[in-house]
Amino acid sequence: MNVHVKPEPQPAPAVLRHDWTRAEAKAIYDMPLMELLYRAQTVHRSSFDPNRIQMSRLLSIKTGGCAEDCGYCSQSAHHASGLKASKLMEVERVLAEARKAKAQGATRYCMGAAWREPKERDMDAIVAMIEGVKALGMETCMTLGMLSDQQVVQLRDAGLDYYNHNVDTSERFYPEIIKTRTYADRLNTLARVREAGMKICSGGIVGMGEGAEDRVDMLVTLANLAEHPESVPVNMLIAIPGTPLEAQEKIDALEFVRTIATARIMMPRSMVRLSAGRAEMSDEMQAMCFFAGANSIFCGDTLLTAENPGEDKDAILFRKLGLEPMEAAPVDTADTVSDRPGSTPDSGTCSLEGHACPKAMSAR
Ligand code: SAM
Ligand code: DTB
Ligand code: SF4
Repeated sequence: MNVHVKPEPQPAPAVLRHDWTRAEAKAIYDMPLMELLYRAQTVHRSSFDPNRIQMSRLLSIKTGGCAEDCGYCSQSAHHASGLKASKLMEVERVLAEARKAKAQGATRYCMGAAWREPKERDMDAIVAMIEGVKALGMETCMTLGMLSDQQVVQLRDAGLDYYNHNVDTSERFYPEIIKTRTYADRLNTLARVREAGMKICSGGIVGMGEGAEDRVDMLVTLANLAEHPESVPVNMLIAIPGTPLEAQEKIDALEFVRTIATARIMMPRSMVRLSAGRAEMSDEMQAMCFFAGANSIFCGDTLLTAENPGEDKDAILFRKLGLEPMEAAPVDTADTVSDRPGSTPDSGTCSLEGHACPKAMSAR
């Protein structure tokens, strides 16, 4: 049985920067691997307990039939993935799922919809879901596509805490993957969400055929936002049959680890989430990602539509690595937290996290 070991006192928290150049970021990405991992782990320890991982869970409240053409996605109506489209879930069903999650120890409930943007006719139900989940005493998080000025206000006023909206890759590579919207559309929604005062979860996908420069440029975009996203999900492409990326060759594991380490160094206080693709990763690859500074995962055996390792496998992995679920903590922003010496970093920052998987916890 693992006993939680309190880490040694660590160096002063890393300074938060928003002026990264591509060359600086690429030089970090290209460091000799041992140096890169050492630096990433040092930065990680200055803000986080390296043995604690945040557990997150997803609920797809509206699956498939999406108007966008994202080349990786099973839910796009442009591709023949064979996925059956469903309507927006009934509010009561969502709340019933939320109650179950709460009974299992969840503190945050996260809802995702396969939309280009929500329609006005859906907003009442969305607001009711947010209010209902809040009334259960849980934090709320959503990912619904692009948002108008009015919609961000509606979501904020309903009590939404977090919004997930990924930039996905570099601005240069973006049109190779998505043609129905622009990179600027994505950044505009992020700016609206931030301006309304909600917290941001934004990251991307690695392994879509992009180059190392694209991975680095994506991180530069995220780190040079006026405030770092509180959560940075790094997904490994799940090559889904019927999508344009179905035959995409798998990314080299060490390139993926380098992406995580570079994200950790550039955004020292953000939660870096090892997101999609864990079902295809070895224990060793995941261990390297955690060492490189990833400190959050999705738990449960499904993501939105694709497979995830599931709680039993994760409980075994956590036991092997001596990891423990992160406890819920008062939330703060990745940037403001650094202004307060001795304050703990945000342990629950993204739109799509928040569930301490009971099996993973009880296995210790
Ligand atoms: N429709 C909303 C949107 O696009 O923002 C929310 C749902 S969308 C499925 C959320 C994110 O999941 C995408 O931005 C992408 O980063 C990730 N994702 C989707 N399909 C994936 C896949 N096959 N492999 C890895 N990540 C994927
Ligand atoms: C994110 O960056 N990854 C999650 C969440 N945000 C919405 C989604 C992963 C989806 C993986 C493919 C699927 O389940 O269809
Ligand atoms: Fe639609 Fe989101 Fe999938 Fe793109 S990633 S097709 S926007 S559900």
